[in-house]
Amino acid sequence: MKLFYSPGSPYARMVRVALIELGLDRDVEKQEVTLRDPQSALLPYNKVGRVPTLRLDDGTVLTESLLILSYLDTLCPDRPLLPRDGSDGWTTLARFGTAMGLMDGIAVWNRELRRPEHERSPPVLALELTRASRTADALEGMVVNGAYDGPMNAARIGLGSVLGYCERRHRTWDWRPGRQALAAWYDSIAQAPSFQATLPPLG
Ligand SMILES: N[C@@H](CCC(=O)N[C@@H](CS)C(=O)NCC(=O)O)C(=O)O
Repeated sequence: MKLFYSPGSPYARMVRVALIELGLDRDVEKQEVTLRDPQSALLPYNKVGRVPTLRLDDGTVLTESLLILSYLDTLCPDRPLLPRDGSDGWTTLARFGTAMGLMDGIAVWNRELRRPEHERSPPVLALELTRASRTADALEGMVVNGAYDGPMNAARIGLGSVLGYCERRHRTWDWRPGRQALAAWYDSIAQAPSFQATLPPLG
């Protein structure tokens, strides 16, 4: 297998963390690629041009982080990342969805922030701040109730990846004040070797 990734991508980071957690990391070749670049080495494999992209040994190319995590899950039935049989009452999927919703909103927000200031849309910036704050408040309550505790799974990996992105790549949003439980939860998961090994560059 071969994983195409960029070091700053929180979506690709989820797959990189999962590979380490599942003990598959050494079996997967990695290629760092450029994004939004017509010369990118990714484009022959994925015309959409997004990471993560996973090329399987039979030539199948998987895109979309959730689909890649779902595939990896089939390789390690003893260490479920994404229970899909109702064995956990679907809570892992629900919690993963909340983390992904936060991530998708932050991605839109960050894209807007990277435009020249006079081209930024104030309503988009305001909407994404409101969405992120509301979701982070909900996550604070969920973390207090232990929703993101337990063995490493997709929900924990997703939330750790999006908060890591906020820490290192989207530093305009001060998400910690008033959310002590979420901050403590992040500080703890950030110490896991899989997260340490995949730390995004500051930017
Ligand atoms: N829904 C996709 C999102 C992936 C995504 O947006 N990746 C970004 C990097 S964080 C990307 O490749 N962007 C390149 C582009 O927008 O052209 C997933 O879950 O994998």
